Amino acid sequence: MRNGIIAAMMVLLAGCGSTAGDEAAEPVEEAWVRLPAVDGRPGAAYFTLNGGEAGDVLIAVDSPAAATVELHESRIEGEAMTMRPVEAIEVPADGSVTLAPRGLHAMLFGLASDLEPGGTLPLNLRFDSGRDVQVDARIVGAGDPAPFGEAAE
Ligand SMILES: [Cu+2]
Repeated sequence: MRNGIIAAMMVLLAGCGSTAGDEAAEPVEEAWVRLPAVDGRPGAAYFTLNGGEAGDVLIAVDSPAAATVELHESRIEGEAMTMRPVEAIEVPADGSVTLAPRGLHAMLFGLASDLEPGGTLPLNLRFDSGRDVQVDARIVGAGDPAPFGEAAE
């Protein structure tokens, strides 16, 4: 019971994070990576981008733990889930964009073989403004639930 109350309070607090006038949000938060079910297949990275006062455009992602990283968008076409590369992800001023399963993601090809659930994977995000942001994405296993966002519950 008590845990339920604490969880509810955390949700409320999280909901306040985007209120204007608060301390500036980190440009990249809640980064995580889902490992592939089969070794050698690509993994997918997800995170939330905050545009800050001016907004920005994510133009590339790379990682020392992956040979190549592409920005992708998943979409339902007919009854099949397909994905296509996207050139960039625009983050509006005072807004945010969340990459999440079934939507936008960063696809990681040629993953290092020593990645374990519970560990972290460094990501470097390059923005059109010239800014580079490094984050450590939390690694989850192929069948594990998302550690952040609505799907985390
Ligand atoms: Cu993809």
